Amino acid sequence: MGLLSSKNPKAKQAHILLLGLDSAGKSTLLYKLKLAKDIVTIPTIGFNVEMIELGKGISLTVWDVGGQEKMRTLWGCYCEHTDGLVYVVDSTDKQRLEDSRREFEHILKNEHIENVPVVLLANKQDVPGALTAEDITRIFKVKKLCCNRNWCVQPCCAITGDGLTEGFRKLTEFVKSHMKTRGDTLAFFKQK
Ligand code: G3D
Ligand code: MG
Repeated sequence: MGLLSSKNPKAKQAHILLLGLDSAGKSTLLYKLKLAKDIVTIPTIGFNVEMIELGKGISLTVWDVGGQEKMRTLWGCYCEHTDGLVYVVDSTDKQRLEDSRREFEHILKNEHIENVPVVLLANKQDVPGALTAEDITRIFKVKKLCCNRNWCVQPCCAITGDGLTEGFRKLTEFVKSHMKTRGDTLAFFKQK
């Protein structure tokens, strides 16, 4: 675990929650993005936190919270002050797909992340037979569950890094717009 400071002190700080069942590939993708290399992950006990800068003027502090059954009950505790959610799905784990979908639906009900943008990462696309991003969109009922927020489903492979930058760039766009809308709303109420 390491918490690095932003290179640009003027950059806005966004708090990103990285969730998904254990073994979905959260830590692999976080370190692929951060260090641009593969690392051997060990199951995350507690959480990892890393700062990532992809777009100008904003840095993402990404909280990678363990996805084991016991840890999932604590996911809600990390939701406060969250500006964006990245939910990672192991597109090859058909046995636990329904568990993952249920946890996804559950976390979206958390009051602290109402309207917060969501990027679903359909990970492990390198494995033959993996479900596609379209399959995940349909099975997770994303259009319906995320109708009140910006969202996208991005196919990716955390090992090669394919799709990760695209997914996080989209997230950055969504988060910037979400923070602006929230700021405008707060300013409006302060004026009143
Ligand atoms: P987690 O942090 O979500 O619990 P990890 O998951 O990042 O620890 O990854 C769990 C396992 O999945 C690791 O394998 C990792 O190498 C593998 N993995 C992660 N992303 C991908 C991917 O895109 N493709 C493939 N094929 N494997 C991936 P091990 O064998 O170490 O358990
Ligand atoms: Mg992990």
